[in-house]
Amino acid sequence: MKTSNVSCFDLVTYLSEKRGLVDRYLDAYLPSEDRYPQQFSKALRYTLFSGGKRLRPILHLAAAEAVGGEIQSLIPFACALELIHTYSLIHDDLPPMDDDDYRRGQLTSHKVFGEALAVLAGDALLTEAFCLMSTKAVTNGLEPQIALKAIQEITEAVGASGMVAGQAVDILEEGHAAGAPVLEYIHNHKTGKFICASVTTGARLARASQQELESLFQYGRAFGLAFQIRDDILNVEGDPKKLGKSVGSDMARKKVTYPSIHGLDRSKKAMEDLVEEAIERLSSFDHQADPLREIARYIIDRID
Ligand code: GRG
Repeated sequence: MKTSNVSCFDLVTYLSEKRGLVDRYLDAYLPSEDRYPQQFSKALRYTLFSGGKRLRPILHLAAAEAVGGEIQSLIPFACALELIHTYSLIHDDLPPMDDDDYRRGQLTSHKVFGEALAVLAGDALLTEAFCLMSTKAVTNGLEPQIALKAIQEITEAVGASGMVAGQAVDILEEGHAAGAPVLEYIHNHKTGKFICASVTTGARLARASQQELESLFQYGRAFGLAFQIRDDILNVEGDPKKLGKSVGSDMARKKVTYPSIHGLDRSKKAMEDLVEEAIERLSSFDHQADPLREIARYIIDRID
């Protein structure tokens, strides 16, 4: 993690505090492991509590803070983002998709619980996310019209015009020597839109102005792409122990990635330029946007 540009803001403490907030809420929200059917309840919790950076919820809360909002009433929304993210990881690891045995250093859900329960755990986490956003979030005192707009934005980012479509193209294009336009489509849809919506919905729920939303959209767009490029780079030269999963799988499956099209050096440069752009997009924000600035800088050196 780069610290050269950090003044008094402590990113490590910030991330740990926000992670704690999210984890406590998720723990209370989900059925306990001893609730019938116990094997399913265990599967629901297994991947969710197997680590993970909680990046999307933290970006959501940090964006709310950047526009001067309070975050307590946004915690259900933030947690819903993590539920959606976890469902996508469980399904992505399944044999008909990436067929991965390890994630975050632990056996994947289907290796522990079997494919059927892993599919169902993912299905349930996705469904619960929308329950959280539509009920708990609104009863938390959020403006219903704004909450509804945020739910639409998240749906668009993760559904048939977003993450799922990106995943579909990723699978359909395996081994096809796809070019830059396909790569751009996959990165934008599979990763970028969800990360971007995590930022903009946090700000929207905190009553951001149109101008603030536009700047944060641009921040999220640049951040999301930089994050995915870093992911592609880690799949080439990351440390499997730190990543908690194998590397080299993209090349083995002949997947189109930033390094496969642009090479490693140009990929690193593109990522650094995008991080710089993301930070630049926050130029009209005061110190309350420091967490967003530091989270963007953190991408460049992230190792997991
Ligand atoms: C199955 C519908 C469906 C979608 C799957 C998100 C996704 C699409 C697949 C996961 C595989 C992958 C490498 C996606 C790129 C996005 C990405 C970098 C995910 C990992 O996110 P992190 O780093 O994960 O935030 P942690 O472990 O920290 O939660």
